[in-house]
Amino acid sequence: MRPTGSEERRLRAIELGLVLSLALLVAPLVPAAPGAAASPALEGQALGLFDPYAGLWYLRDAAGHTTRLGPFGRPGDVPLVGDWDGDGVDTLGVYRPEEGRLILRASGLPIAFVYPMPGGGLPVVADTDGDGRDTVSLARGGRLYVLDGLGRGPEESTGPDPLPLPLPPGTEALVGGDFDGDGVDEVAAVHQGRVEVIAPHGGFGLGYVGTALPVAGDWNGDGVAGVGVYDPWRAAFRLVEREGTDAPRAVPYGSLGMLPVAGAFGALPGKDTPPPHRAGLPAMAMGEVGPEVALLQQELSRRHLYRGAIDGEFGPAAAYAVLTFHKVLGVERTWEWEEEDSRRMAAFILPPLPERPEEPDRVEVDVGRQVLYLIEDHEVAAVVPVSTAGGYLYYSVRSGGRVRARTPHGDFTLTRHSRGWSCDSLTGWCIYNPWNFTPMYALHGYGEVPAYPASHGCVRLPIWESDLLEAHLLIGMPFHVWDEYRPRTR
Ligand SMILES: [Ca+2]
Ligand SMILES: [Ca+2]
Ligand SMILES: [Ca+2]
Repeated sequence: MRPTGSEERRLRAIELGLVLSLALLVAPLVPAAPGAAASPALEGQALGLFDPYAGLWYLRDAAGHTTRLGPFGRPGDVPLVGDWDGDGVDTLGVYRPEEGRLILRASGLPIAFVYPMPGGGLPVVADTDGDGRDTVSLARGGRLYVLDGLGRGPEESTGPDPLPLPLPPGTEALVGGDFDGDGVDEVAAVHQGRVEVIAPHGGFGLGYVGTALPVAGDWNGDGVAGVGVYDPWRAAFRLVEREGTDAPRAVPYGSLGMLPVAGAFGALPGKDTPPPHRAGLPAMAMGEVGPEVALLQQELSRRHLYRGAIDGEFGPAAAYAVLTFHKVLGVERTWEWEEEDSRRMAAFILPPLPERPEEPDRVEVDVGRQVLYLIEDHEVAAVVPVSTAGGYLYYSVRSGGRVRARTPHGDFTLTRHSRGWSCDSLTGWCIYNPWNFTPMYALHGYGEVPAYPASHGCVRLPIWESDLLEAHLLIGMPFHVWDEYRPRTR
């Protein structure tokens, strides 16, 4: 790995002046000389955790010793680890989705290389062309764009542009690695807890990780990558060394809120204190403030239950998110985060929803659980607390008699909408941002949204949720109301 003269000057300039300024430097990392023997003695796979709040990285080597790196990265960053320059040693990187940036480090020096990259995507590190250098591919809009160059679009790659690969619906995470041992990395998608290698002509399954955060690595040194997970609620890594043969090896490490990485980092000093270790979150209620509330908000947001700010303040939106979590689980509908909720969250998956391949964007109202699912591009984008009809008898001014409060069930579309408050001149009732799904009944914001069915027939949701949904609903959007969905057995 000899830099050319101009690259050497450039590197020195960075070291001298721009080191910590994260200057936007759009240039390839120094490539390995052709034919140079890559990968010196590998020191084995290390596991790592990125603590986004402190910007610190904790690498745990095979002997169990910790090496701390950083500060590098911040909340919102997706931690990445790869061998960007092909010297056989993995180094750190982050993808910053809101800025559309890839920021990579090539050595222990605090030099960062910044590449533009489309924002809002899901990145994955893999040596997809088998040249010994890792690159970052990106999934957006349900498709994986395999990129063999760093920070380059397909238009700059040599040879024909690779077609984007469709990802399974509901893909939540991606991992890269040589899962079949042929020397070229594949990308695997995690969807509904299953890990599946994505290939143009059919992939293969790698197992089930549930809701834990996946990492990939060659844990047993046989040249074939396996999938491991970090379970943030139990604060432990679990590694399956060979599918179906061994019980997973649990490695307790770190705490909730840290994000896992894995890589071959070479010889690590291993002289630092491990990260604070804590499983789960303590009980919390409205009014509480602190970093643990922020972690709860972040996890509820990751499960599409919370859409408020990650500000560490347990306000009404967080309380409603906890209520929604309890509703979906089918446990007692309380507004407080309880001691046993950490254990429940570790195993939490959404109930099966009706499959409607023709309707990528839609609303599903689950009357039994009293929640609404906003589906966008076939994926659950939001789980929102609602209150539907109470089933009681009431006097209807409009019909001039006693009627039963009932929410119509079935398949509808959104047919009419008005913004803000609209009041019925006959009854004096006011509703907010109504979206009608029948001439009589609407999805609408309301001041009072209790944990139980309470309305005359409309689907109530909290005012702020109604405001957030405004940008996602459309006239003509399918709107389904059902009580309990049981998937067909195949
Ligand atoms: Ca390297
Ligand atoms: Ca490569
Ligand atoms: Ca392979």
